[in-house]
Amino acid sequence: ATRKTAEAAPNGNGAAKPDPRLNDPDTLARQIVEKLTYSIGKHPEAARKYDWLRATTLAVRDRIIDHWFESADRIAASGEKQVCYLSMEFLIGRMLRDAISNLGLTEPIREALARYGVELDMVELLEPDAALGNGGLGRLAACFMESMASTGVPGFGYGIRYVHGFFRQEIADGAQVELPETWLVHGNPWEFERRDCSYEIGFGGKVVSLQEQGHPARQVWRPAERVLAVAFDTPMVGWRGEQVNTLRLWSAQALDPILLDAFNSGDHIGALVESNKAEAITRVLYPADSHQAGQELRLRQEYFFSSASLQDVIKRHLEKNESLSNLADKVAIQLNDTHPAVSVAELMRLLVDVHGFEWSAAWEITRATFSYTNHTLLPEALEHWPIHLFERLLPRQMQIIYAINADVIREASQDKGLDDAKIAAISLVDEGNGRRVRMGQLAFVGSHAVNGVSALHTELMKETVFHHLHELYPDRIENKTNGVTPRRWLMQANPDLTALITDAIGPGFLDNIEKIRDIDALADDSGFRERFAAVKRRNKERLADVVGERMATSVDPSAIFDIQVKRIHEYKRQFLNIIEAIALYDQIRTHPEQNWAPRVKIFAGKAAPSYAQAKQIIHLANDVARMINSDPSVRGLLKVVFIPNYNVSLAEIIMPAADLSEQISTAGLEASGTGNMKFALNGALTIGTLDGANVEMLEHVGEDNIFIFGLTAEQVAERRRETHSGRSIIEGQPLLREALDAISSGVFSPDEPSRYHSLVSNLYNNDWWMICADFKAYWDTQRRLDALWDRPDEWQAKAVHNTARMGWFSSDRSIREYARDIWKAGPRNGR
Ligand code: B1N
Repeated sequence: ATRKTAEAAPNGNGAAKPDPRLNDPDTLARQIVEKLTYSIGKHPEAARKYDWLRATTLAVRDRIIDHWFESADRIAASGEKQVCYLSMEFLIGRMLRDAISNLGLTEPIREALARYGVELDMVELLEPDAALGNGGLGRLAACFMESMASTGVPGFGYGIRYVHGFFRQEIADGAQVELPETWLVHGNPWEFERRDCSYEIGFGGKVVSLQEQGHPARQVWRPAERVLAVAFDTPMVGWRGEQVNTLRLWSAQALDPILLDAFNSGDHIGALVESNKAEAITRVLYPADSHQAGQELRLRQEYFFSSASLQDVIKRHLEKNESLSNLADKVAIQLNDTHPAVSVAELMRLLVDVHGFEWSAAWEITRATFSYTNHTLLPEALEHWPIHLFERLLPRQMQIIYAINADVIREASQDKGLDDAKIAAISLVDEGNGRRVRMGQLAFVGSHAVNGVSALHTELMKETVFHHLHELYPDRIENKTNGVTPRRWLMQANPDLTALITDAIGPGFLDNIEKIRDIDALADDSGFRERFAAVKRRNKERLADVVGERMATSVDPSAIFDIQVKRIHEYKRQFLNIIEAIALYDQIRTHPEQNWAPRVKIFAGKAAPSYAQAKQIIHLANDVARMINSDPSVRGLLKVVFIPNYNVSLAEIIMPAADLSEQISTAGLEASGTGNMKFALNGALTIGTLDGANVEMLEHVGEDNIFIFGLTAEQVAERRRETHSGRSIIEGQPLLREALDAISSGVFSPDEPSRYHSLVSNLYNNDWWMICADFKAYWDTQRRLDALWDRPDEWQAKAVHNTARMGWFSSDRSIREYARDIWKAGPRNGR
């Protein structure tokens, strides 16, 4: 059902639809002061800056609520299909600026606050980041929520309300230190607790078989433990405020907040044990990106939010429908990686055990409802749970998984004639490693569509992890290349560039980002290039200020800002970048007469607390920075900076300030990347491998405008078959060898000379990530970039082409593809 709401149509003149009643600074000022007075209890003269943040947020929130109700009513009336996005992570960051901007209230609110001597920018900076995610996967979920609202897809996000999000990172003596993050300490004005929307979630216990007269036996789960999942709703505002969707996050609570008997008999601690155990489920986000945590609490988290979300989906469905048999016509449920994959078994349980469906009918509904996105092929990230743990925690779901598996295996052997080896490969139970449940296989067979997140990644899925399942179900895997929301990552993060583009081609690109292509021709216009460069310069100054404030180091905005920011992981190869910095350091000192392009190498990112190698890389980056930055012989030519505590808010400052974006993962390993898209959209040139979405970026921006180097995924696989050693390459390349010798011998760690010995010696024996194999190509490509920096007109023209040609990488495009091909839902006509 598609419909068009006349009053919601974009007016296309660049400003949000004026609502004379509401959007003037007078009204807004009055409403903010009203919040200050009656909700916060402060007189404007006595208000502190946090009070202004809260008052502004509450005033904005009121507007959102109006739109929220309208959206809900409209969707309910139309009976449209809803999309439920199940994700363990939503890495949202700050919300105020996004909301104000999407509502078109930025300038009037700025003016309203200015009347009280308050700066909007200052207020926005006070908001804590909602850091309920690790990296790309969680940020993608946040971009998708925003894009669903902006493209008119009725979306419902389901996740976990972690009390502590992703840890705060400090660097002490060069090493990462993890500190708890406390985003909720001052309360969260964006969320609404829904006590009336809560569900019981069971764990453990046993399954009993009930035989009622004249009926087949029915299995009923009798859990030993129960906790309550309570909903907290946050409105997600789309562009121009036309649609507001809901993000529903679950918080765990004990059914009995306190065991009074225990308390009264003097056991004050024991009285709270249940409460603590329940609340532990949603206390903290696991900080392991692309690595399976493997702990019981993690499985509890996964089941907890899956079950709560499904119970909610079912309850909401039955409010408007007679039965669940048409569930798949009314909801599409997207599994964001395998973290919610237990949902497949849980929906079967709810349909069969609770709602009395026949197995085969339930299976049809389940498969028609679910679809699954895979985000990584890294073996260490593929979730598989020990059978004994699964069985103990979720006995009924385990039975169901066995039954699903039996069906799949029957189909594979009887109907399709697969041999035993292939059947072992597709089985939901891995019989090899001490018997484990394979969550990827479960998600795959329980879904009607399975997608990868870039063209290359999707092809590799078919060849590797899902090779045999793909053979069995050849139409199931498809590609949906990731995207990023241009609202947050261009319009809000880079207002100067947005203004420049609006000035040049009009505001049409605000509503349809692919129109940004109209600036492509302006790459030849020297006046435009100059203004484009001036914007970049101001953004670099802004980043330089942040670096100055946070680290008491100065960086020169006239140097190349060469930036690699992302999670620290071996396959992402920050190490390769550091080695290149050291080789460059060496070469500048040996050949000071050469015309070196001045560079600032900027790093930021967090390592999983238990990932020793990644932590070493952070330490090395900081050690190298200290050494290089204190050497006067390269001053003005090379600087290395590691900015602590990379998060969404810092990314919003970094992305617009980059000249060069480092996307240098070993080919075949980065599923997509999304930072690569944010950088290029903001006019950075990319130096990168043919990996993930870089491959498609090359197709869009053209080979003259991106700097590709290194082995392809195929060549990596081939080389790994031949050798793992890096020795002969190191020995044949003095630049590489000397850089490695310096690291290994303690040049950068005089306080502990052996600190990096094994990091380096390892490369000789096992160049698994192709650091040695790709070094020369990387070095040569960097030198081509040095030369290009000397031709600023050319560099700027390429930068303009990047911005102009990145519109396709909008998450609006991704969402429209999901909606059309997988969900068969929304967007409304004319969007
Ligand atoms: O998902 C992003 C991609 O752009 C990245 O290439 C990919 O690495 C990232 C376990 C993950 N894959 N897997 C994870 C996160 C948390 C966790 O507990 C795995 N993250 C990615 C978006 O598609």
